[in-house]
Amino acid sequence: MTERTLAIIKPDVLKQRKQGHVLQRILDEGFEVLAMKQMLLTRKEAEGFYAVHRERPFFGELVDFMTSGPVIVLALERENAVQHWRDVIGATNPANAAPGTIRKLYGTSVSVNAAHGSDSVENGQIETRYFFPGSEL
Ligand code: FUP
Repeated sequence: MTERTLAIIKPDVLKQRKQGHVLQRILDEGFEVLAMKQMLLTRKEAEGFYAVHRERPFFGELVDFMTSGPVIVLALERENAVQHWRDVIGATNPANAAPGTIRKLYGTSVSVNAAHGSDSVENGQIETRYFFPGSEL
């Protein structure tokens, strides 16, 4: 089924100047880019996006990292987009990520891990609307 997923290329990748490689990988994997923008997230935006993790011990560190520099946010469409993008980025902890995945290639630690992908079809819809509300999509 054709689905939408949100992808975020995180600040660590932009600091390494590797965002071009990740964008090419997105195209090579057959995703359609419905919308894309580079932005410096406010703390409020990062906290809202990760609200489900609010009570977790790593929440402050996660928000610090996600606001430490610009990110690139993309709404992607493809057959099986949610699972396919999660396969391409790899396990949350880069140490456990499969060879060739984005987190293995560019991630550093469980918190500094290069990329985000929606974890369900429903969240793919919610998260793409969070960053691209209304007519932007
Ligand atoms: P994922 O769906 O792979 O992004 O992973 P989670 O939803 O479990 O975690 C969301 C984000 O929280 C991760 F990208 C990084 C951060 N995180 C930490 O910083 N420390 C942890 O122990 C777990 C997650």
